Amino acid sequence: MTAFNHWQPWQTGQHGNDEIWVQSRTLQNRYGMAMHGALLCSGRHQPRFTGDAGHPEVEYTLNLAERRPVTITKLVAVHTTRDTDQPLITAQHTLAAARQKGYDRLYKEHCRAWEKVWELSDVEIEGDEFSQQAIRFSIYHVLIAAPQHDEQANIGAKTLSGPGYRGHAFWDTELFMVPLLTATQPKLSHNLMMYRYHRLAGARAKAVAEGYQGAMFPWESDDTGEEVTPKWTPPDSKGKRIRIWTGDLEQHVTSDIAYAMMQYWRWTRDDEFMRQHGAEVILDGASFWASRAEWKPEQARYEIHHVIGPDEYHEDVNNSVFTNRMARWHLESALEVWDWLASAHPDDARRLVEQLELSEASRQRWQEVIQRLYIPFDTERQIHIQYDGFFDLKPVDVLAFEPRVHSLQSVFSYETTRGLRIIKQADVVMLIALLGEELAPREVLLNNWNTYYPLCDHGSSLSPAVHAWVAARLGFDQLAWELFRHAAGIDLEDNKGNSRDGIHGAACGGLWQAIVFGFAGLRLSENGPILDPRLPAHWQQLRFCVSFHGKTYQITLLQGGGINISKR
Ligand code: IFM
Repeated sequence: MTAFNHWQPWQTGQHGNDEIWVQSRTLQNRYGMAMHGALLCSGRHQPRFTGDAGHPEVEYTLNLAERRPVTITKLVAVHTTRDTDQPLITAQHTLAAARQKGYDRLYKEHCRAWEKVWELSDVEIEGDEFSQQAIRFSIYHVLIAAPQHDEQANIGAKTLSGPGYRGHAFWDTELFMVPLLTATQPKLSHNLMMYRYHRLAGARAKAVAEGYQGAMFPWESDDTGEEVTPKWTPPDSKGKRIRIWTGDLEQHVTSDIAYAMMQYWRWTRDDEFMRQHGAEVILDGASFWASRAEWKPEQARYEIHHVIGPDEYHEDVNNSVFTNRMARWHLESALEVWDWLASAHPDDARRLVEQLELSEASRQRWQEVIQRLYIPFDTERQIHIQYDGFFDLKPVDVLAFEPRVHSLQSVFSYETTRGLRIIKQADVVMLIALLGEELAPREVLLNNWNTYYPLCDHGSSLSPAVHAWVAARLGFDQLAWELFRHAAGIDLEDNKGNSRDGIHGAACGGLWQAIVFGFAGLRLSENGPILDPRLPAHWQQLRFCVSFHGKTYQITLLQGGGINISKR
């Protein structure tokens, strides 16, 4: 992964006799950033400013006496033009306030703040130290990357920990990381929902540019809200580049965002968010899908052509079952939200109808697409079909290549893999995770699993945790454990061989879902949350908290079936 410089040349300087500062601006969006730092030393010392332009340094010389400890404390304040017009002066003031408080008080405040966070978001596992470490590692990485006080930032696929994917946000946020936040830190989830709301202009511009209506969110998003997926890979050692089609064709992200918003609303009952913001995103996304579906007179149905589903090994396919089924789900949810608004908040409903140019005709069109959108299904085998022609691909015995670190795409090459029946990540299996028995009766879900699980090479780090979740729900306990173990080692054991590019944020969020939705079987029914635990055989106890309609509940599950729920 090539590192790239997104900073203008740095300005640096010194202040007083122990402080140094740096400031710069980002090259593209001209955000200013300043850091002001102090190195404090309890012993008698002689400071000397060293370093060069861009790297200010302060060096101390001191005489150490035997058994006379000396404490060195480094304090740094950071501000950007996103919080203040004058980041350097503000950083200087913040540093002065921190110096006044002193390390001990700052440290205590820090610990108290983290205790509060862990009280709500921790998952405790008794009987398995590695799983305990892996889930805390994962929760920690999602929490430190989630914007705390900012509705204008998202979480990059590699969080803030590495240069992979240039900090861009994908569906990784909504379907992998947000669920943990919705259930344990809903305020942070709200910030991320608002990030998408504030980027509706970019999504509308993309829909217009592609010839559609409504809001079509970009596959890769940054703070502009425009499509920022690169068109080409960097050249390989022979100078060959590959065209990246996901920015053109991977369109399910619009429904994924709606899904996260509906889940947020159901768990929190934050009606204010839905009235003022969420409904606009969901309804305008529905307008996109209604214009995206094409009527095919010969088949007498709507179809969606030229897309990429979650299985990115196969590009430009027709009727990806994930895309079509989630588009239908999106239209159904939009009608639900519209009906709710019309009865509970008719003024908001009128405002949105006018603003989004909706009408009775739009409702009818949505209903017609819901009823007649093709959901590929093989009635004889009683399975969903991943996309038109999937079963014409050349079969491969994927399991015969185990054990391996690298994806089968890197074994066979990009071009060859396109013609092979290998799936990059949970696709039909992802639909099972999201919709459960709303997708199909259990027998069909089992048929889907038996068909698609053996074809998946988990070439994406997003895959193992979702498979673990679904395997647990379908009763494949040993397999669920093995897939969970795979997911838990993605960064801790670098089992995809690319942790140097940054932490896999979606895999971290996915691990939480594998535990809470998979092993604990937590889901929202019409009457509220329900549990259906299937703990791995060696876990003696599992404990976690969830927040539902503004109240926090602690859930303890015991091996053997015991369940204890207490209000916190
Ligand atoms: O969003 C994912 C995609 O599903 C698989 N490739 C990596 C992306 C970023 O994590």
